Amino acid sequence: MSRAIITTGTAKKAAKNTANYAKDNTQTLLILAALTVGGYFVYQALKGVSKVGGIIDEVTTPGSGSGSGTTTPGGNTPPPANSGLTITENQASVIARILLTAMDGFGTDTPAIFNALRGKTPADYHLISQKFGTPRYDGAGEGMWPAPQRGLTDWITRELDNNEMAQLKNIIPGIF
Ligand SMILES: [Ca+2]
Repeated sequence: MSRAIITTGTAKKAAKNTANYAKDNTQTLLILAALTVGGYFVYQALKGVSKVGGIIDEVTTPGSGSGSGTTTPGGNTPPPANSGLTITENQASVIARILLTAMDGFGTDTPAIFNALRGKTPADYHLISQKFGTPRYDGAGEGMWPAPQRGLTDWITRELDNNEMAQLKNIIPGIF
């Protein structure tokens, strides 16, 4: 029998060796343990940082994020079936931003307004208006104090002429 087999004696020896290793290398094991614990705290710290980063992202880009953020609760949650909404809160925020861009400054990007509002329900429009807020309007676009704060409908009716308003009434009925 030249074949090496694990006998009780071999196992005992192995166990003893392991014990000796642990005894001789207590310091090494403690360092390893410390590194593991330290690693855990580093991990926690990094997690904290990335969490803060995520919140900053949500604050600086309204309507973005996972939907569990503090600034836009349920931002990506599909709207309830009976709400009349066809868009999420985040989509409403994006559309509000598109509309402001289309109207800001000299002149108006009328096709962009039509495209942004085409197929939207009155409930959608209400939500978009909420997201739009009341930026100050100086007669051409976004202004500074003392330009009056105006809501979305005010902005649109001031930016579009009568002919364009008539077209918009067909594109999104029941609002203007
Ligand atoms: Ca304008």
